[in-house]
Amino acid sequence: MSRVFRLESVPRYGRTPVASQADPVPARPGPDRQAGIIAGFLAPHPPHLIYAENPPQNEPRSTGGWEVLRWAYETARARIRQLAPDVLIVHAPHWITMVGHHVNCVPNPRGISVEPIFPHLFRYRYDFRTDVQLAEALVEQYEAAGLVSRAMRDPDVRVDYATIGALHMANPAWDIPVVSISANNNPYFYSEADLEQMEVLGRATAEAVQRTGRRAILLASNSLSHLHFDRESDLPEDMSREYPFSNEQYHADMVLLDTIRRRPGAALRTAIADHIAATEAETKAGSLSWMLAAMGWPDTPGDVLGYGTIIGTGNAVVQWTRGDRGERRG
Ligand code: 2X7
Ligand code: FE2
Repeated sequence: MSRVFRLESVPRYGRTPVASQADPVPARPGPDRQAGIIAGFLAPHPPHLIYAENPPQNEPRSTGGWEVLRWAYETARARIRQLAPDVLIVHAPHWITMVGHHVNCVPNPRGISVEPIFPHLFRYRYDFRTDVQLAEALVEQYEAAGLVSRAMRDPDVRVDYATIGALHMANPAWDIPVVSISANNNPYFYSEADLEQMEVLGRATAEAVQRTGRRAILLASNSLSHLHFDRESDLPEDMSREYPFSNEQYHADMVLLDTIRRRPGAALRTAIADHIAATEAETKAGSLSWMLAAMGWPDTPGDVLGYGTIIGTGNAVVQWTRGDRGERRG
């Protein structure tokens, strides 16, 4: 076993860059072109998923692993292509802003994203296209809703691995424009998660999407129970070493997923808070609450596409879809 909190000496970044992921994409015909939020996915980002997949953008090589979660993402990818959104909007807990909700307004973010605890698994070259018009509309709408918000315009700010992780796993072709939103991390400083701001952030997100006439899919880049082992196997993808951190954490994840599968979205307002109280949940950073609030706490249950542990943390890929009549409720 080797300790996780240690940086191995790693090869220099010498790879030939992959083809630009930011080339313009023609609008694709879709089944229903009505503007609004058409679906939302709980889209966990642990770097192990990309590492296991061996895409050309990521330097480390693996022999696979975490297949069930990756198959869940294959289903999500197919459904996203079928829905043909104009934009993917991601809220990610590792783009931490201490003051306010920031929105990435850089037209073509490019660089290398490195996972600070697992740099031996994730050193990913990204190069994607932002929907700047929508990004700026979000900042305006957040301010109008009374939130502190900023347009982030510095092209040298590195995009965090939770943003890249969810976006790559949802759409590895990177041919759909993106908007990424930071996690205003104040909740982590309180024992009780205060997710009320995410309600406001979600509603304002939905309004900006409507106002700009976009058909958007939202990605909530969150793991569930979030305690992880501080040691890993010499082969990180040794699945005989992969199991829940504790029975309590696993059980709390199952209680939440059972509610997601069987109850309308409104039941999740308290279920998410209960889950946060029972586990060290990453949803405390607000991504899942933001997404469900933006979708008006959909009155249909979520479709759990898969669950698996990653170095002991609980992770699920879940889809919520807009109601048949296409309106936002709540
Ligand atoms: O960020 C993460 C995570 N959410 C879960 C597991 C392992 C690493 O990174
Ligand atoms: Fe995380």
